[in-house]
Amino acid sequence: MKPIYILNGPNLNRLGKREPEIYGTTTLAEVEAWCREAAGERPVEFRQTNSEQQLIEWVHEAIDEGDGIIINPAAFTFTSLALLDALKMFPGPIIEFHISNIHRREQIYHRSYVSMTATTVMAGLGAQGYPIAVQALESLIARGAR
Ligand code: CA2
Repeated sequence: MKPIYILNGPNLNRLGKREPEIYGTTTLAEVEAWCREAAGERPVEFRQTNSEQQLIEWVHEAIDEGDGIIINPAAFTFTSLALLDALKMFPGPIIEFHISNIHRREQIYHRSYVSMTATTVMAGLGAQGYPIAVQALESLIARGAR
């Protein structure tokens, strides 16, 4: 069984430490623990970076090593054609995940490049949505979704 990759973009290392009214008080370490529990036997590569290059390199790694991707690209969602191009190469299911409902926010958060290749988009469930995304990804993998 190959791992799932749960990739988090810029500033999400600060989760639980600022803007709790939007993002809640849960830390990324707590999210990781929930995801590992939800994944059961499935190996999990849970990562966060503030670097666009690093995020793209992890997508390349997932192309070679992974069965599925959950990605919260944070601000790169709305800016990075390079990330979109990398994700397009992934043969399995991709869940684009946002803690907040990006469509209820300012206009600049409405146009996601990543949605152009994501299998599924999840937004607005809070940090508690991450383990739900893990369960959903397992089901997408089982049915061979892309
Ligand atoms: O809701 C999400 O998960 C976002 O991807 C978070 C991004 C934002 O640019 C997207 O529109 C929606 C920003 C994350 C900023 O990082 C923070 C981390 C902890 C607390 C506050 C902000």
